[in-house]
Amino acid sequence: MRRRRDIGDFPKAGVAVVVTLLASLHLLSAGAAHAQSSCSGPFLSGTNGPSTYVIEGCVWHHGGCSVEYGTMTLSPLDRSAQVERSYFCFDGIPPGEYRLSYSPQCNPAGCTGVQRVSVVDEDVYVVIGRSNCPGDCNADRKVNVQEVIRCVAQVLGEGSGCRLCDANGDYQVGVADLVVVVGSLLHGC
Ligand SMILES: [Ca+2]
Ligand SMILES: [Ca+2]
Repeated sequence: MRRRRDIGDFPKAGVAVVVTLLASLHLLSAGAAHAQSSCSGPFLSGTNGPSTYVIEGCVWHHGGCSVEYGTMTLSPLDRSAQVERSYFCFDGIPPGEYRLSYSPQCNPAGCTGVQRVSVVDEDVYVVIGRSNCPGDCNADRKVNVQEVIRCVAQVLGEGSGCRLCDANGDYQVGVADLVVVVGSLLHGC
């Protein structure tokens, strides 16, 4: 008559193999939990090196991240990535201080500024804002004194790069633009 086989019937060597397999699975899962991400095209996937990280994000466009296409540049590493349907991704980034610049800087949805990014010990997700507010050079929808000073410098021919100093959209920055920029400072965007 056949009798029911219970755990006591397994050879000790078999039990040891099972324990070893379970321990291996645990180690593998623990390793996966600590694996870092990397980019596949403009998107996040896979694994990255042990001491480098990912900067990924999207470019805001009319209330969401969905329709932007362009190029994102990462300084000072001088790397660029395609922005597809608003999303971009850089991998293999060591800890440090970086700047993101987007091209085209301006479109009907607004202008982008230079976005500062700090990588310490984990991946970083960034939303690149857009703004139509006169003088809002960093596109955070606020104008501060430093941004007004930057626009004044452009009037004096001593600076460039902030398209939103041009409040009236005539591709020049003059006193009339400064009046509007100061209005953004005093009254908000
Ligand atoms: Ca601002
Ligand atoms: Ca102007």
